[in-house]
Amino acid sequence: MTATDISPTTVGVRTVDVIVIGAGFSGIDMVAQLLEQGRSVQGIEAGSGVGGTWYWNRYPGARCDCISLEYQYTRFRHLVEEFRPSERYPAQPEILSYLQNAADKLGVTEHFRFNTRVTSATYDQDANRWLIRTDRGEEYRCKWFIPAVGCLSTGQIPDFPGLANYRGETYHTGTWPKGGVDLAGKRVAVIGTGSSGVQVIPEVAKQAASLTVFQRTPAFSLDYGPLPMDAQVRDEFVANFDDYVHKSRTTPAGQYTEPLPHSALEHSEEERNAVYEERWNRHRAIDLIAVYPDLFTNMDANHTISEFFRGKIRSKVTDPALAETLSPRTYPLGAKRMTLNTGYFETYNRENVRLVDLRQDPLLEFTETGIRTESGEHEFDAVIFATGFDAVTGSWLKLNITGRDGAKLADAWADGPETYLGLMVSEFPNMFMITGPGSPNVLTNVVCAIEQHVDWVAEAIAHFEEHDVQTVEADETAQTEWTETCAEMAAYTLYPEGNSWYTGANIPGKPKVMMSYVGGLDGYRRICDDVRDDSYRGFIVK
Ligand code: NA7
Repeated sequence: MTATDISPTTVGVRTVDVIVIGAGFSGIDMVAQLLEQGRSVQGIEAGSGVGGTWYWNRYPGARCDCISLEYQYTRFRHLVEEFRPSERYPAQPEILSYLQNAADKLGVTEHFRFNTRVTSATYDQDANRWLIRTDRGEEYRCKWFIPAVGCLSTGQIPDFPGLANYRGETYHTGTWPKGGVDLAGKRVAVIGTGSSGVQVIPEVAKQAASLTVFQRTPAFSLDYGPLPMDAQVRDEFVANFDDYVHKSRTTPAGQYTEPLPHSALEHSEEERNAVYEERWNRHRAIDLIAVYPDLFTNMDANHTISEFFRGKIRSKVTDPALAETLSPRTYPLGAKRMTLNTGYFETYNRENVRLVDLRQDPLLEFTETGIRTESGEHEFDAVIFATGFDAVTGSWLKLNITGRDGAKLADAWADGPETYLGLMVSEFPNMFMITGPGSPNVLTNVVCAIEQHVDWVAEAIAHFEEHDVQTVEADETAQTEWTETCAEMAAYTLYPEGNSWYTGANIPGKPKVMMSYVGGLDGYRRICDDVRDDSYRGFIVK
């Protein structure tokens, strides 16, 4: 018998207590906690190893926008003691090796089936079990089904006319080849200037013969600043770790900061700019963008910080017209995720770098040799798509999930995702999502959001098992109320003003809905704890 002969009938169906999909920060933590409870767990992961987002995003320059010391698990103290990041903001290889080490030390790695993609997940209501099928022809059954698939895992390449005709190399930042790419001496295009574009562009410019950047919307961007990690800072952080954990858990973004207690508009322009300058030099995004409490809710207040950022661009780009083209003016700072960079704007001062403003010179089609815009043809050896993700919902929908009475998740979310607390969906019993839509997910230090969800779900499963509960499901009314609450709160912010992946506006045809709970992780944590303490209010528990 060969490997290709293996089918569900020959290998049988493997039955476990819990299936966890995804071996990123959330999947590793979830599996570790369930193993601690003594449950049988099967992890399934499409990549050849752990890492999730940090497994796939291997493009040159890939770096996290959270401080490395704050981008780690807090529950596993032995990992905290040994974690010695070399840089203040961690680059992809260091995060990946942190996660590999964590998964090994926590005994999680061996519980994952790698190189395996889930093709469907179907709830069998007679047996009260989930049936999970994979692209290897395997089947698994479980009582508890936990997709921990992450909010930024499904890359998107827009449907550009003629793309199939292009004969050069193509890459997407979110699925960068494991062995790297040799761009030396090549004519390279990068499409997209979001977080990934802003990071990859300076690195490509150093290697390529020429680089042409196709920009549709300019980015607000903060400098990473000096990168080396100060050993004393690290030691003090570890010595005061409990204090850090307390502060991170009682703050809206999972990152402690000290906002001023009044509107930006109560300061004079001079006072404000002095405040912004001091915060800019801290090189920590939350310290700057949360410095006044109304920057994300009041357009006039936001205008002041947006203008401060535009001034920084003018100070870095020598050609004033180019600086203006690189300056965001169509959305308030923060309505699209703010980016962090090392030398991004200065890269446009290089002789081998050119910017095409797609709003002035639209992209018409791909040709065999490159890209044709309204002004003419551009030839390339390689095109890099830094065009982002089908964010927040994309990875859940890809799993082809069918719940009670044949309900399809794709239908349930056709007009935008509806969940109860971002944890469960009505008609999909015993399926817990980690950082699902309707939770604070990407608006926080995501590791904090992940830990809050994983802790809550692990505790809930332990409780339900102890009380011989067979099914748990979101109550439809509770779900509707939560979804409405999320939408009402988002309407008070400036998030709807940006055509961003936060709202699905980056994907043609996707419903435009703010997919994260904007009320802050601290308040959200209190709501989840209160729901638990009130006998899991809003869940139907049988
Ligand atoms: P983003 O932030 O969604 O950025 C994607 C970029 O690609 C952005 O500049 C888009 O312009 C551009 N884009 C997308 N579609 C097109 C088309 N059709 N034509 C031209 N340009 C296009 O994704 P990233 O990977 O950079 O970052 C995602 C998150 O990952 C990031 O926020 C961090 O949290 C980590 P647009 O702005 O839509 O006009």
